[in-house]
Amino acid sequence: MSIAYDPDNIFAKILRGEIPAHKVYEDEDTLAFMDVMPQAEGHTLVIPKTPSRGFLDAEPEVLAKLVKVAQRVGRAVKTAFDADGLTLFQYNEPAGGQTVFHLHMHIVPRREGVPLKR
Ligand code: DGP
Repeated sequence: MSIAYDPDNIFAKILRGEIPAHKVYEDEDTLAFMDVMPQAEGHTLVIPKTPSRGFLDAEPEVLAKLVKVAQRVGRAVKTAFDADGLTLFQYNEPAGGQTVFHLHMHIVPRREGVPLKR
């Protein structure tokens, strides 16, 4: 059984403009902003504006748009941070490593030989 979406999660507050974020991309469906606990320089998060808790409860159309924007943002971030590569990841539920319960994709620029910070 799926768990209800909590509209008071931190990313919902960012979407409503209740707390600040360093935004790098926005369109009618999607927002991208810098992660406050970056695992590497340029660590960016991409989120849908629809209230999805995670990957499993999101509508396919929402996931499709999220991936499309993640590619666009990923290309820009890789160029902006002169990265050698990119790591994308997405956690689901506490057991899966999720801490903020609004669907998000991590985009982390990578440099040759440099491990992630955590
Ligand atoms: P996850 O474990 O996938 O749920 O990662 C949540 C990420 O969100 C984590 O990398 C830190 C980031 N984060 C938490 N709170 C805030 C916040 O208030 N602002 C921003 N920009 N990022 C946040």
